[in-house]
Formats: sequence, structure tokens, C-alpha cells
Amino acid sequence: MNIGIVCYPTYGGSGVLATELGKALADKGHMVHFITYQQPVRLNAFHANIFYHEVQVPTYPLFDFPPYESALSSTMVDVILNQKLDLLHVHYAIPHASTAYLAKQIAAKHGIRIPFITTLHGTDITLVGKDKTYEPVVTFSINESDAITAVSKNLREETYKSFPIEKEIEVIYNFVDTARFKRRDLSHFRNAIAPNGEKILLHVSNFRKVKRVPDVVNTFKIVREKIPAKLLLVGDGPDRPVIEAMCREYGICPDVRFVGKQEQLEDVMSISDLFILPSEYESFGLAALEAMASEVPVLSSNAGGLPEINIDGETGYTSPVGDVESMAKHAIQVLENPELLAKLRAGALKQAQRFHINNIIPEYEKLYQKVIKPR
Ligand code: GMT
Repeated sequence: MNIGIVCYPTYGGSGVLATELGKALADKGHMVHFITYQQPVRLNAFHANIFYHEVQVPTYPLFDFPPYESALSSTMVDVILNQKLDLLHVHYAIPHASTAYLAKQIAAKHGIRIPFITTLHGTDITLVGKDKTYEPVVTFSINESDAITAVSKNLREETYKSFPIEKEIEVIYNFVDTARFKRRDLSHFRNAIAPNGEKILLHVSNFRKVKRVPDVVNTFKIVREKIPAKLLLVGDGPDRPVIEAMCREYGICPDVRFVGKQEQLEDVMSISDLFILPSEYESFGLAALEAMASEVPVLSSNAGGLPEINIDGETGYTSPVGDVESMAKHAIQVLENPELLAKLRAGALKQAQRFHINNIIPEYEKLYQKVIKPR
């Protein structure tokens, strides 16, 4: 198939997932065309079946806001007509579903039928999309999609609760490439971070409010009072100054390492003992799945789709949102008990294998076949 993928090219989970999906489809022999305003971060190697079409957004003194959506739709039309796409798969509803709808209408004027699939990822539904400034366009463009997918059952329910959706939303879970995310012995790296055999706790996110990174620091503070430990914070975002201030106030700066945005996440995961994800909401929690594939048990909140991924007592533990005492209690319990840690590590790996890339890609291929069949 000749597939157009539209996504945010940055470090966000939806862009990462879309890029990994495109790479996997290309490996299976499909032609994949990425249409984005910047090269996606995980699109970092040459592949004969992958094409990249940059969306140029010209500015003009009249524009306070350059019309990105028009530029994106026009680029989509160009790629549809010239590359003979069979379908468009857009990730994150805003604004990709409405731009795909427009591109589809324009292509129809050229006698081309181009179906589009919208994959809902999380905040496009639970945060941004609900805002009444966007809601009518989001509802319309989701309903106009030829197929709709959500990355968890919880996100599907949230979508039906918040928007008058008239179509079926199919759940296709996120996936992990277990060949890439697998635990490796990186003791030199581990020793550099934790030279005295300290335990390593890890958090990865975009440091936005919804991630509740201060809860990570508060959990770590309690754990560190009992067990020598280091905290690795991967990513960056608006809450970073708050977190840095907390570390200074608690006097724990020497044990907290801000690693910044990282492409080699698998290395950081390989040296970690526990992954912490205390989010206010999480449709899926892709980073938690990648941690599990690296045999790192997860301590997460029980919000959104997290309990579908992180099975309490099997792959880690879930706690109510904001309950740092509970997360710290679980962390101490696991870190002080090597047998429990080993059991959870095995459980995490087993769970990651259920979301193996080879199990999930065929679900997308099946859906693609369904939408490209002329009705
Ligand atoms: O909030 C983020 O981490 C970014 C956001 C995105 O759409 O880029 O992530 C969402 O999509 C990911 C991939 O499907 C999910 O794993 C995340 O759980 C989801 N984030 C939220 O629901 C807050």
C-alpha cells in the first residue's frame, strides 16, 4: 500500500508512535509518506520505502498566525495526487483530522477517492479537543473520518463521553519494538550514574502539568530517606523550573539528574530499576510500555488507560492520582525485596510482549485494507 502519515514530528507520544508505525510498515514493504512540518525525531535513518514531505508555512506581514492548516492540507493534496496515495493516516485529531477532511474534498474534485483514518491519542480528546473553541471542528472531522482508532479502551470511552461520535471507534493499542527496547548490560553506564550501587528511579515525559512531575520528586524524596537512590528525569517542558526548585529546597540535587530530551531511551531504561508515571491522565503511557519491555517495573497512577497497561501487582503497581505515599511505599517494598523485583520484572516483560509490534501492525494493515476498498 501507499500510505500517507501525518503527525506531530516532536518528542510527543503520538509522533513517536506514528513514526514507529511508518517505519514498521516500510519494513513490511509498504510505501510510507510522512507529511510533517519537520523531520520526525525517530525518523533518523535512510529507508528505501520511506519518503518525507515537509510542510512549508510561508509567512506574510498580514498574518499574525500563519495558516498552517491550509499549508498542511495543500501539501496533503500534492502528495495524494502525485504519489498516488491509497490512504491517509492522521495521528492526533487536532488539526490533522480537519486538514485531512479538506484534502479529501479537494482530491475528490480531481476524481481521486482518498480515505482517511484518524487515530486519537489522548490530549486531543481529554484536554485540547474538549475546549469549546475546537470542539465543533473536532467532532465534525472525527465523524467524517473513514475509520477512527483510539489507543486504549479508556480513550475510546472518554471520546464517546465527550463528543457526539456517530461511528465505531476501534481500539488499536500502542506497541513496542522489543528488539530495540530490551534490557542490556550497561554496567559502565550504570556505575557512572550510581557509583555506590544506588537504586535508579526513572521518569520520562514532556514535563507538562498532566504528567505531575512534582509527584515524582516527592516520591523520590521519601524513597531516598530509606534507600540510597538516584532519580533520572528524561525530557523537558514547562514544569522543569518548578521541579528544579523542589530539588534545591529538598537538598536532593546531587541525586537528581536532568538528562534532557533523549533519543537513546533504551539505554537509560536498561540501567533503571523502577519507572514512575504519576500522570493526572494518560490514555496509554507509551514510555511505560517501553520501560516494561526493558524489564523495568512501573509505578503509575491508576488514571485513564494506565491500568490496561500496568497491571497492579504483576507489572508494577498503580496508585490513586497524587498519592505519593502509596507510590513511595511500593517503591521501597520492591527495591528492598529482590525476589519481588525479579517477579515484577518478568511480569513487565511478559506484558510488553503482548503489545509486541508484530501483533499490532497487522491490526492497522487490516483496517487500511478495509477503508481502501471502494464502497
Ligand atoms: O502527553 C503526551 O505525552 C503527548 C501525547 C501525544 O499525543 O503526543 O501523548 C498521548 O499519546 C501517547 C501515544 O499514543 C500516549 O502513550 C500518551 O498516554 C498520551 N498522553 C496523554 O494521554 C496525556
